[in-house]
Amino acid sequence: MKNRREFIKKSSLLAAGTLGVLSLKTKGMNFILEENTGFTLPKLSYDYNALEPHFDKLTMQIHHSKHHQTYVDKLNEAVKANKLENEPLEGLLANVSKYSVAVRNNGGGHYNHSLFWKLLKPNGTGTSAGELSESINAAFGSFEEFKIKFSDAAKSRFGSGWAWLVVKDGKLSIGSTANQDNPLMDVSELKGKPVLCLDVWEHAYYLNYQNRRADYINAWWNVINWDEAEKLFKG
Ligand code: MN3
Repeated sequence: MKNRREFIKKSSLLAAGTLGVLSLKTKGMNFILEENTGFTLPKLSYDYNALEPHFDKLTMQIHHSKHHQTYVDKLNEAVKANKLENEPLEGLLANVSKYSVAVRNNGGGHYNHSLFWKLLKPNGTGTSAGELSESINAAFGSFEEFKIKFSDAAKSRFGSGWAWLVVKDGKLSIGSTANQDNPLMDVSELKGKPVLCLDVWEHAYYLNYQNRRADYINAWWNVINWDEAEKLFKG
């Protein structure tokens, strides 16, 4: 009798367990998928050679398929090691001071590069239009003044890092961060919602521009996706 009762208890537990998994799967297919696959390398909406002559094919290919992929792989390792698999990336960045250096470097690396690719476009118009354009003029005097100020931030970032245009409480500002830090991080001095970003690590330009970071920065103005920047500004 006791055995039978135990058998029933075990069976019902098993059934409950199975049901639990089934209902979780049907209720949250996307959640399960995200949890199991981890962070992934985003596909580009243009070919590696589409930004030539400004950004060359080989640099784009290595930058995206090797450098960015490595940040993704190492971020997945780091979140697994720290049992942070279910945390969204923005949440990890906002509280990054609590986590390991690997989460900071690779979480930033993944976020920054994902944004960078989205903000690039073949045959960019070179200037902004719309509401962002009006705000840029209001904040910096003119588009030319803005261009000079942003380029200076990118040129003067010592070593590896990023230049940013951010918006906070409706106010635009320009700044830069070291390594793979970004304005979403609690450790960052520059804070706000990114509108534009520029990678000034040597791996972003060395093959085509060698030590000439300024030439690479000048070239970048030709491949900015201003529609995407406008969306980020308004969103
Ligand atoms: Mn890079």
